[in-house]
Amino acid sequence: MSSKFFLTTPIYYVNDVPHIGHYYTTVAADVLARWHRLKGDDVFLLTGTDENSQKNVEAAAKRGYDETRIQEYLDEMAANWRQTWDKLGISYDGFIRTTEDRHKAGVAQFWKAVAAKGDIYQGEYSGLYCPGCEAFVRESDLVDGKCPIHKKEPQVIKEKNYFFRLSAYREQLLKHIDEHPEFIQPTSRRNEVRSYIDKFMEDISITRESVKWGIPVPGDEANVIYVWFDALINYLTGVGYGSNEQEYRKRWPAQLHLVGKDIIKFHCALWPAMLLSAGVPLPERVFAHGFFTIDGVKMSKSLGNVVDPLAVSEKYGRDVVRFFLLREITFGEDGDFSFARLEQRYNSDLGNDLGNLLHRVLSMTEKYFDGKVPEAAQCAEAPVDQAKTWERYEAAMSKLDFGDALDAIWEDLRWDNKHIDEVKPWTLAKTDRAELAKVMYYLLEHLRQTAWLLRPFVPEISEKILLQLGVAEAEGKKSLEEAKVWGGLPIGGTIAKGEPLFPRREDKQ
Ligand code: ME8
Repeated sequence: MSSKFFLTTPIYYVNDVPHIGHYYTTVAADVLARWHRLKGDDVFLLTGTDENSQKNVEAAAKRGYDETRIQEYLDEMAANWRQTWDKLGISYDGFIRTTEDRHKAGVAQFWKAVAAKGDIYQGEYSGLYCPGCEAFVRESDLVDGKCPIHKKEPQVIKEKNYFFRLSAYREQLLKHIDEHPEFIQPTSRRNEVRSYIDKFMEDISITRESVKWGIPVPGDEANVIYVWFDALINYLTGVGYGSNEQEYRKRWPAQLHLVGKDIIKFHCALWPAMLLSAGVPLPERVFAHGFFTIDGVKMSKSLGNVVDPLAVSEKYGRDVVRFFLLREITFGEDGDFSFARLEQRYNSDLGNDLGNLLHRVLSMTEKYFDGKVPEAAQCAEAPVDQAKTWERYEAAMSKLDFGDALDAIWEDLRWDNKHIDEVKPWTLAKTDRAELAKVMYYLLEHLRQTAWLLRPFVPEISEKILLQLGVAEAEGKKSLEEAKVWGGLPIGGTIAKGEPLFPRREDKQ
């Protein structure tokens, strides 16, 4: 049964170009979007740029754009982000920029709804503000007087601000979290957010008097709306809230917000409270993945170890990087991006387990069956339980356990390689042609099935496998349900063995 699947990435700050960390979230969202499209769901993947942040304004100034040219800087950067996702093949359906009129209109509408509920009041605020976090921080969170994330002393700010009655939603939020265990995932994050809401959550200031760049407060234009209050609303305005009622009604609520663990509180406390206040239904699920280091070191400009997703994809291949990111770092946990591991996985998982298998099987098909898919008695019977693999894969995908989905595929690939060594088709070629046909049919059909399993993760590799099996066009017309039926590879079809998919990297250099 097809259903709607609306998923989002965070909208990223444009104080710099995308790095591999931003790409990670975006790739994960892309894999899920492709998976749900394959299932026939009505998918909408929304991404975009968070442009009303002081960080962007500072970056513009640093690059020589004066106050009159901030929008120009933002336009250039937003185009850069969008082009990067295009070059990397990210299949987004919507791209929202928070300086667009449709966003500003939606934010104004949302503000008015919250104000009408009586949840906005004016007050004097004095506190510590970390520009890196774009958030007020508590004295008790500081380490040696500095923000533990950005390693900088926060600014002391005293302003007249508008406040959002966040604390009024404490009980409702706790109840929602308790009644909907799927709302915040993984569980460790849920516990962290729950305890924050229960013990620490206070009303927050949602305007900045001293800031000039941003969306003005409706009716009090001297104040601009706090960047997080504005940014979160992108998830609504990106699908038409405030500008296209019909589209909005069709898409909202989101099935999934994908975020990094750094911004979980904004998404699981502030955002749902804002929605409750405005009378808008809550998103179904927020999943926070972990953070990774580069070769064991935190990514930072000053260390010069920031990985450019375009450069690394050009060097290794887009799909290789996609595969590596989702295979190497357990989704939901922290991890490490290591170039040595990337080389290893390229040679072992991709080169040996998958590439060699395909090459071996196609070579033997050429040698023993003239390059034609052999007719096999009992070809409906697979030695590897394909239905079970699909079941495990689908369960893993619905839990966002990408590692397990890939493991399910790779366990079967390794089994195939072992099977070839054990049954020795080269001996069967002399002793038992019927058995040989059976073995070869199984291997070829299993590669067809594997191409389908791989499709969301590595769409180009998947297509190449189908091309080499000689069925790319025919498979392109199938639905997932049709494709999953064992025995879909037509007997007598001609294969089209090509170059090895993963030439050894040493050979390349
Ligand atoms: O926070 N490992 O934007 P941002 C894994 N504009 N993921 C990483 C990463 C790393 N080392 N570094 C970054 C913002 N990310 C706000 C969001 S949403 C309404 C507003 C990813 O440009 C991760 O998804 O700082 C993280 O949450 C996001 O980039 C932060 O991007």
